[in-house]
Amino acid sequence: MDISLLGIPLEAGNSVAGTLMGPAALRTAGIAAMLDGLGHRVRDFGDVAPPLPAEGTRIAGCRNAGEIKAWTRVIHDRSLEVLGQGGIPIFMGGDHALSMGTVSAVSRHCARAERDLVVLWLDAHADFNTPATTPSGNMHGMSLAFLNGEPSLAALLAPGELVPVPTRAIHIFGLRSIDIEERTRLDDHGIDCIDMRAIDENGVSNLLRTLLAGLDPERTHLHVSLDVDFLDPALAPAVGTTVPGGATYREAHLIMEMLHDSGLVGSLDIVELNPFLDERGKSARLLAELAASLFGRTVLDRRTRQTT
Ligand code: 6HN
Ligand code: MN
Ligand code: MN
Ligand code: MN
Repeated sequence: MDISLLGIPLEAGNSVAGTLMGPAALRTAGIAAMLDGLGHRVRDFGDVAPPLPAEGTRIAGCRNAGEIKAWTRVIHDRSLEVLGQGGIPIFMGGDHALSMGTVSAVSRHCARAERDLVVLWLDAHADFNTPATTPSGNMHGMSLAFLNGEPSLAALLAPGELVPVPTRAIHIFGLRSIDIEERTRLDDHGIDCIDMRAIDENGVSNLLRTLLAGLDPERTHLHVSLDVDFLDPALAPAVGTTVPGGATYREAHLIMEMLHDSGLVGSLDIVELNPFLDERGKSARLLAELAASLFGRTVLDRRTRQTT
C-alpha cells in the first residue's frame, strides 16, 4: 500500500499548549519505519506550514476563530493535494480542530470519486458542540458539528466548499464525556453514539462488526478519526482532555485489526497527542503501534473470525 504522512501542528483549537509537537513525536516514535517494515511504501509530506490568522474573523463564543479559519483553509487544500497523490493519508495532529480541514478534504475527494464517505470518530467526546452550546469556546469540541454542516460554523470554509458528512455516515465510538446541550444535539440529529457502557456490555468486536457489515464494500471510503483520549489515560496520558475509563490496550488494537481486515479504511487522523504531557514517549509509541495494526501488523496471519 502507498501511505502518505502529513503533519498538522495545530494547537489553536484547544486550550493546552503542546499539541503542535504531536507530528514530531509520532515521527520520533518511528511511525514511518513501522509502516515501512510492513511492506508499505511510505511518503512523508512534511508539516502543513502555520498560516497567518484570517483577519477580521470573529465567531461569538469561539476561541481563536481567526486562526482556526486560516488553518482549516490550508489543511483542506494540502489534504486534497495529498489525497490526489493516491496513497492512504495519515494526518498527524495537532488538536482535533484539524479534522475540519482533513475530513472536509476527504469528503470532497469522495464526492468527486463517487465514493460514500463514512466517518468513525474514536473519542471520549462527541466534538458536536456549536458556538452557542460550547462550555469552553475550544473549537476542537466543534469539529464534527462543522463537518455535519452546522450553519453557525460554515464561515470556516468558502460557501459551497464543504460537502457535509451526512448524519447517517457518522459513528462515534468510546464516548464518556458529553456536554448537556451537546447531548441534546446528538439526540436531535440521531447520531450513532456508542459509549463506553455499550462497549463494556457488548464488546468492541460485536459493535464494530455490526457497523462494518452495514457498509457497502464497493463504495465506502472509511475515514477514521482517532483522538488520543479515546484510549484510557493510564495507557495514553499525553492528552489535555483525559477522561477515565477509556479503551484498553487490546480493545484499541482489536479495533485497528478489524478495520484493517475490512479493507475499507481510506484515511486516518491521529489527533490531540500532546507530547509535553507524555511519560517517556509511551503515548506516542502506542499511537504509532496502533497505526501499524491498522495497516496490517498481526501476531498470526488470519482474517478476523466471523462468529455468529
Ligand atoms: N476533543 N466537550 C468539551 C468542549 O470543550 O467542547 C471537550 C471537547 C474535547 C475536544 O476531544 O477533541
Ligand atoms: Mn481515494
Ligand atoms: Mn476529539
Ligand atoms: Mn476527545
